[in-house]
Amino acid sequence: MLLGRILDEKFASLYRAGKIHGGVFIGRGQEALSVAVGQSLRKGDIFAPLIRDQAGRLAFGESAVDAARTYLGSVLGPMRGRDGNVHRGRPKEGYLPMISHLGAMIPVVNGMLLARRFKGVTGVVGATCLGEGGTSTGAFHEGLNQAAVEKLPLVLIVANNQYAYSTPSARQFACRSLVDRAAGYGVEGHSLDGTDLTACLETVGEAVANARAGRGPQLVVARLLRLCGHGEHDDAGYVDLKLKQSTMGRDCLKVAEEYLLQQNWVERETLVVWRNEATQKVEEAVAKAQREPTPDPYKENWCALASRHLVEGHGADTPEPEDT
Ligand SMILES: Cc1ncc(C[n+]2csc(CCOP(=O)(O)OP(=O)(O)O)c2C)c(N)n1
Repeated sequence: MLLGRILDEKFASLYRAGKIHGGVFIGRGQEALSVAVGQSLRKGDIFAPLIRDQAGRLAFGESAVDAARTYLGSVLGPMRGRDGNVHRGRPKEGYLPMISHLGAMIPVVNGMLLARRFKGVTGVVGATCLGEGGTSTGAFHEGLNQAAVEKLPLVLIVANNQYAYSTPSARQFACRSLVDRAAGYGVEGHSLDGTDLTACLETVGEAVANARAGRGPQLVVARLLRLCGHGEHDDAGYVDLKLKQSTMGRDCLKVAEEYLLQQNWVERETLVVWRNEATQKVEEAVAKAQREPTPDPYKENWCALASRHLVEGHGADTPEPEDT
């Protein structure tokens, strides 16, 4: 959680310094939920993160340097310096590169889960994250319905951060709570306080365990507030002050740190040490990525239409695919 926050903050400062091309999207305020997803999954599972999931990506096994390489366009990055920011992953390891079309990863995860079923692979879970704005798309409804009918081990995590970009929830959906939609599809629903790490670990952990045990798709809806803009280009000036001052506006990282202190599990000085260690790790990762070359268009095998290398292997340090 801490590493995700500091890595995000570093990307935001590089963006403001003009060192990053394209957008920067961070997860401030959503790290507890995100990390709980990455933490609850295990090797062999599928994870399709969203733009605010740096913490979950790290918890699922992404290295800080892979994230830095993508943002900084290093040819050694998982997307070989050809795709930026959050559109990165390692599909062979079950870690999917997201696309920006809201809800689009749900049918992709369903497809991967079906493929595993056809191959006789059992005990696998596929998780994907969504904002409440994404729950209005056809892909969400079709994907959840398909997963319900097929009883797929899909865990669909919705971060209801109160705004779909700048559209408030009241203009986004008319049902009392998004979790009520679970009943409409015949799947189990869970709602929770997304600012509370303990609640996130318990509820997401339970949903993942249910899916793994064959109880079909699980819809998890977390209440929280996005403590940043939609992207670093957005100052989030539209966010209601009352919401900011409510419990939903709590910083999940501070809540988690206070909990650790209250339980006497750590000293305040330990928190400072952790922060320093995470900062050093981030600085090293970014410095490494900054020293690395960007792609040379004359040497690149562009794979414009096929992306076999994504499945077979990654980065310029892996052999070129034979066909394009
Ligand atoms: C299918 C689709 N429709 C519209 C958009 C344009 N769009 C990009 S972000 C966004 C709002 C997203 O809201 P939410 O999912 O709640 O995420 P938030 O930024 O609030 O965390 C929209 C409508 C898109 N990317 N995909």
